[in-house]
Amino acid sequence: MTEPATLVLGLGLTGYSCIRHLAGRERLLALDTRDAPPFLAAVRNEYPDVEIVDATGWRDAIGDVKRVVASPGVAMDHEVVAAARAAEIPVTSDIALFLSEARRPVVGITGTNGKSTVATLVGRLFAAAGRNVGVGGNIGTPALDLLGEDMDGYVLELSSFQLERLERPRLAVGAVLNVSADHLDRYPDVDSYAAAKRRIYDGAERAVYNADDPRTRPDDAVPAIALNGEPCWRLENDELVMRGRRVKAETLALNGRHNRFNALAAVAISHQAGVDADVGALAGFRGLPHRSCLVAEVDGVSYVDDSKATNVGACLAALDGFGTGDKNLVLIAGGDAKGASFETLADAVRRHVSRLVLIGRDAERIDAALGQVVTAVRVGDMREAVAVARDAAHAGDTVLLSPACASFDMYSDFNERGEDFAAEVQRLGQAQRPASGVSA
Ligand code: UMA
Ligand code: ADP
Repeated sequence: MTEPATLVLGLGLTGYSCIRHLAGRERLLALDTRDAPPFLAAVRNEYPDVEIVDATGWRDAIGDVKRVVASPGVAMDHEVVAAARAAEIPVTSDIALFLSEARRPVVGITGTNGKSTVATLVGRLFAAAGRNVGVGGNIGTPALDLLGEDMDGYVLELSSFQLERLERPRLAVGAVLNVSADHLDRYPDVDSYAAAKRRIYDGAERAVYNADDPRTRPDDAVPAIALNGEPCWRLENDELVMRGRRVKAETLALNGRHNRFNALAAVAISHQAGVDADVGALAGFRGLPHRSCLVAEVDGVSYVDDSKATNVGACLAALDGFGTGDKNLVLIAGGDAKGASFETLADAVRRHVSRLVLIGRDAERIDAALGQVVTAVRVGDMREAVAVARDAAHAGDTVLLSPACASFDMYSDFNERGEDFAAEVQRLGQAQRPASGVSA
């Protein structure tokens, strides 16, 4: 009789990490519906015992399957997942496998925006306190790659896709930073998306949430810090109040209210995890690439790469961070809208944006929503976008790439989009300042 197999669904970063983790322990099948799955060749070369099934072959193989490990990019209503569930085959995930094997406390961070920044800041605070901590998950390093004997703890950035398939994560600390409309191509409405995010609190020992955003609130059973909801943990004018102690925001290299909030959240999360490192450990951090980074100044115009703004909420934070209220911004936006609507940008665009330059698949949709409040120009690619933006900008203005959309219609990811923008800005030929992580 053939040994029952685990079916790894998806051969991206996650699926490949699952195969590396499970190979040699059990029989493995793998399936990816894409024409060119990123790690198919690597799996074939390195793990010849893994049986690759195709988009039709899985129907014959499913009788042999004892569990499915579904990658986050695969929706839970995918036909393979649906067939497995109908046959009462357990469907699990890399994060569930990780949590079942992690022997040290795990901190989980989610939210629509700021996850990667806060996970990085928490990692820095842990490191400053002498803890050997692994930072991974949605930020890029698959969770299973973090497992190790000598670790003191783990910090996971968790997406709604990763959380929706966890039963009861039982984290040491769970945090939801904020919730605004995103991924509406995967969820029927914002409430379902928010509910997926709040799964991070299920069984958590402690929590951190954002009192300004009711959708982030855990139920009362979890001991929680309510950021901006209690006197000891809040932003006040130009100060961060943390454990009741005041720190001037200017001690952080990260500027902008959203980044001050991120720093506050990171300190609170670390505190909940029992680590009270000096906030000075964050002072030198200038931000992650493609999040509100100054790329160059050309002819007195600043060019800012905020390619990671893949939803309306992140774009709003950038408009508020860089806008001065006198239409000093030329905004380059567009891409894959993921079902979003753009009307909520109208006020900020009216106040701050003199010209809207639209790229990508959903340019028409954004034009329909915002074309009434600002002159919008649709262009074919990033080169044209930067050229049109340069012509529209005056000395003192900022050209802001903050697309409010995912990049997959034109690029492999937001990094590639940001790099394309930076390359086109450099091509303008008069860059006077090298790239640095200056934030809004
Ligand atoms: N796909 C198929 N067929 C398949 C499998 C995947 O079409 O059989 C598609 C998916 O719909 C998706 C793409 O392939 O569009 C990638 O999916 P994947 O599950 O293979 O992704 P991974 O390469 O494993 O990367 C995932 C996260 N990606 C997603 O959730 C889409 C990465 O987050 C994460 O860094 C990585 O695991 C390691 O944990 C990226 C992301 O875009 C940054 N996340 C979304 C976001 O932040 O908004 C949630
Ligand atoms: P995530 O991992 O959740 O995508 P990042 O830290 O990578 O978060 O930032 C993504 C985008 O959101 C960037 O454009 C950044 O400027 C913006 N951003 C970061 N923190 C916040 C916040 N707390 N609120 C709103 N926008 C934010």
